[in-house]
Amino acid sequence: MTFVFYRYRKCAPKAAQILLISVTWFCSVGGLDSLNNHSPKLAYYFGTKTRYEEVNPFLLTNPLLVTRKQDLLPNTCTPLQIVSVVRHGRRYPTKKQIKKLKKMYSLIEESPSNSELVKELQSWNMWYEDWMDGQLVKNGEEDMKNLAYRLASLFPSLFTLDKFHKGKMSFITSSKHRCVDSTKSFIHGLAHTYLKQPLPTEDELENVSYKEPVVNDTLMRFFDHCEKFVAQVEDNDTAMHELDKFKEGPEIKKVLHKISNLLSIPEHKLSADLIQVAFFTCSFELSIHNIVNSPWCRLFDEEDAKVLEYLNDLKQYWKRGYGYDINSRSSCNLFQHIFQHLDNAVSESKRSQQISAPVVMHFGHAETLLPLLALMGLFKDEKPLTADNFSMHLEQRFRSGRIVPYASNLVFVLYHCDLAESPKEEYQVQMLLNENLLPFPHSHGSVCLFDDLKKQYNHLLESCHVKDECQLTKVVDEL
Ligand SMILES: *[C@@H]1O[C@H](CO)[C@@H](O)[C@H](O)[C@H]1NC(C)=O
Ligand SMILES: *[C@@H]1O[C@H](CO)[C@@H](O)[C@H](O)[C@H]1NC(C)=O
Ligand SMILES: *[C@@H]1O[C@H](CO)[C@@H](O)[C@H](O)[C@H]1NC(C)=O
Ligand SMILES: CC(=O)N[C@H]1CO[C@H](CO)[C@@H](O)[C@@H]1O
Repeated sequence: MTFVFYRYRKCAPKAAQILLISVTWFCSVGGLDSLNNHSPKLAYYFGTKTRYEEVNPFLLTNPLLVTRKQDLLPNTCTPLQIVSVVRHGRRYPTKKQIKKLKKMYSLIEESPSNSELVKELQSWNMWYEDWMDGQLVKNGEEDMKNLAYRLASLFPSLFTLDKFHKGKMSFITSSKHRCVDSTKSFIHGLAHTYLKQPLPTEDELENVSYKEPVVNDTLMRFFDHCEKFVAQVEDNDTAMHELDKFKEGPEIKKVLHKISNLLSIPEHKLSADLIQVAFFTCSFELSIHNIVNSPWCRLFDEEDAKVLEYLNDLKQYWKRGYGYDINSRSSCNLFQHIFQHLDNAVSESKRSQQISAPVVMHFGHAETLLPLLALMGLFKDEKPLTADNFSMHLEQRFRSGRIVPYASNLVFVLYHCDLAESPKEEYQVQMLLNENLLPFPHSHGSVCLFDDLKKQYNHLLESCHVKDECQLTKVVDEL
């Protein structure tokens, strides 16, 4: 599918300043019957496989509802720019997950049990196939279209038809098809659902400039390009020792024992990984097909789900979060890239120029967002997540299902504010995570002067150079 930006030569009428509407109700576009108004209990514990609706439940009844629980800045402030990092929408399991599921499924097929649950699982249709390999699903396209509609509704003065036509919105994506497809769906939702643009006519096509999303893995998949991260974390067999310890610990053992009994599969044939894939299958059945009562879900109760959520969070913590410094340091480039955009916009505004990039959208992964959030000091717990600290789990800040569900999004909003007294103007920034105001970690406030923010993160803007950070220290240097 190709998306297009028209190029108009005539000047657009001066855009009227549109005030932000704090709560706006939109008519639902139907299909309500297929949506569940209540989430199954387990759905809150799916970690990185959590649906976006679990963090914003009102979207279950109306996916186009724009609500602001907290107010954005007052009318004297005008949004100049938004710079966002968005995780792709709901997806199919990866090839690796499908392989594990097939193994788990074959164990169930061999089970001698006559229980209702086992019979139901045995007659369950194994419909996952290798080609699906992590691709965006239909519901994931909707995630993106709806998000585009809501973000645009929140900042109508930025997402204008004029800016769209003039190609002032930029879309940068990871090369993974689920991200490229997410970007396209986002543009689709923006163009057709929000801006009400019909598909271009033959005539118009003549003068159309085609603009595909720009793929940039250095920016969106920095983790693949950071040698030190790959060597010390990704490819390091001992780096996940807390996770490995938890897999052998009493909490997982208890779940394993229970599942072994339920399915009449000998315990030694099961493992934490196989139990986890069964739990993920429960999540996929819900996120892909809206199936609430899948037999896979009936294998687990809420206590089991908490344990399996912690298993997922431990991995994210040690591989993408605060566990190792290199996890977050490898995202410096993206962080600086975001600030470069904000800086440019401030300079342009000070020179009374038009903002050249009022909307900058990046599409990536949970693995893109988590390191960036950690770099900025967000969702940091006082103590590290460890194998023997499951009991602290529910009080911990670092819960990936709350932070980076499918379609999660971090948005920086830059405002220009007119003041009655000197200085006559100033620039302020707000952050939104999943469409909720995100307090700045240093002040706990929901708004920050741009200059103060730059000072606050000066160490990252000035002294974090990915080239140096990611270089593997030579053995000679260590001696
Ligand atoms: C396309 O652009 C050319 C000049 O660039 C102009 O003469 C022509 O009228 C345009 N056609 C349409 C359909 O807008
Ligand atoms: C990706 O983005 C970075 C940062 O803006 C830029 O330096 C680099 O040239 C881009 N790479 C590609 C392939 O566009
Ligand atoms: C692998 O991780 C362990 C634990 O963090 C660390 O001690 C070790 O140095 C790492 N190995 C490499 C090759 O970086
Ligand atoms: C390593 C670590 O943080 N351990 C903590 C686990 O939780 C107990 C209390 O529940 C603390 O005493 C430990 O320090």
